[in-house]
Amino acid sequence: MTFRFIHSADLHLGRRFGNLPDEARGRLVEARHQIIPRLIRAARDHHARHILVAGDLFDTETPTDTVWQQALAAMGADPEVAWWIIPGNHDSLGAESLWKRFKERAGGNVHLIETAAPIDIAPGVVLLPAPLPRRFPGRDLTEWMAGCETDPRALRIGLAHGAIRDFSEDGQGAEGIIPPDRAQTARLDYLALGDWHGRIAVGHRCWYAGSPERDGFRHPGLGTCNAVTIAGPGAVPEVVAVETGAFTWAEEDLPLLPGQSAAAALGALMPAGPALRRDHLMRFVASGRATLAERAALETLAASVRGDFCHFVLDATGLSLECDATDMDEIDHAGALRLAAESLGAAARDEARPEVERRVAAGALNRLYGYLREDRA
Ligand SMILES: [Mn+2]
Repeated sequence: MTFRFIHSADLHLGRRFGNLPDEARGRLVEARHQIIPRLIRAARDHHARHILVAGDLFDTETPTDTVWQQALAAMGADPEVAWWIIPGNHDSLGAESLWKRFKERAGGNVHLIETAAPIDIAPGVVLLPAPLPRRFPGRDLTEWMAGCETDPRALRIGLAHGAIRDFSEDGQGAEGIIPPDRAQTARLDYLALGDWHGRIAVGHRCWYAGSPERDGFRHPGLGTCNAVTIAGPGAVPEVVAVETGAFTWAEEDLPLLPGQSAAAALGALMPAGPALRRDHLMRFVASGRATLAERAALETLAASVRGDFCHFVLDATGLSLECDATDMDEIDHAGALRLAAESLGAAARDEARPEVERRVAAGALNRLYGYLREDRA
C-alpha cells in the first residue's frame, strides 16, 4: 500500500507584519489566507487526501473571527481532503476560546488534535500526534511515541512542533528539545515537524516542511510544503518540495569597491522583470567602499526601483566613503564649499575617530554632494 500526504506547518494565519508599510502588509496578510487553497491544490496534484499541519496554524491565540472563520471555510471547500492539525507554541491548546469555537464550526474533514494518542487516519495508517498543551510545555512531547505499540503492518507517522538541536524559530533553545533521532527511536516511517520556518531534513524520515508562505528574510525564497509518498512500513519516504508561496523574500549582500559601478552591481541582483518585482521583498546590505558619485548613483537607482517592489530596503550604513579628487572637484574647485567638503572627507577617513562620528561626517558629505548635483541638474 502506498500512502501519500502533504506535510505543512507554521501557516501563522492572521500575522500582521506590523513592521512593514501598509501596502505590503495588506498583500502579505491576504497571501497567508491563500495558503489554504494552495495546500489543497498541492494535495490534489499529489493525489493525496490528507494534509498534516505540524503546529502554528494561527499566529496568535486570539486571531480575529475573520481569520479563523475564513480559514475554516477555505478548508471546507474540498471536503475530500482531510486536515489533521496540532496546535503549536503560537496557538497552543491554552487558546481555549479559539479552539472551542473552531471545533464547533469545523466541517467533517477538519480534525483538531487535542490529545497525544494514536489516531487511525486512513486504513493501515496511524498518526502519532504531539499537540502543545501550552505555549512552553517544557518537556519533549514526542517521548510517548517510542512506547506506543501499533499494528506492525501499519504506517507510523509522527506529528510534532518544536525545536530540535539548535533549530528553534523563537530562539528558546534547549528546553523541550525533540531528539534528532526520534523517528528511529519511535519506529516512525515519517516525523512531520513544525516550528522552523525554513525547509530542512533532519534525516530521511524527519523533516521541517517550513512555512508555506515565508514571513521574513531569515528564510529566503518561496514558501513550500512537503509532498510525501511512503510505499509501505519501513520504506524510505519519497519527499518532494512543492512551492506554495506567493512572495519571495531575499536579502542580498552588495560588496562594493571604488571603480565598480555600484548601481550596476545592485541592478544585477534584482529580478529582471519589473512585473516579478511586485512579488518580491528585498533587502540589500551594501558594504565596502564607494565614491561619492558611485554612492549617489546607487541611491538614485534605489529610489527609482523602490516602487516596483512589494518591499525594498537598501541598507548602506556599512558602506564607507572613498573620496577622490574628481568628487571634490565636482563639489567645487576652491572656496568655502570645497573646504567644508575636504574637512568632512578627512573626518570620514580619520580612523582615530569613533565609528559613529566617521559615519556622520560621511553622511554629511554625501548630502552636500547630493544637494549640489541636484542644484546643478
Ligand atoms: Mn511558527
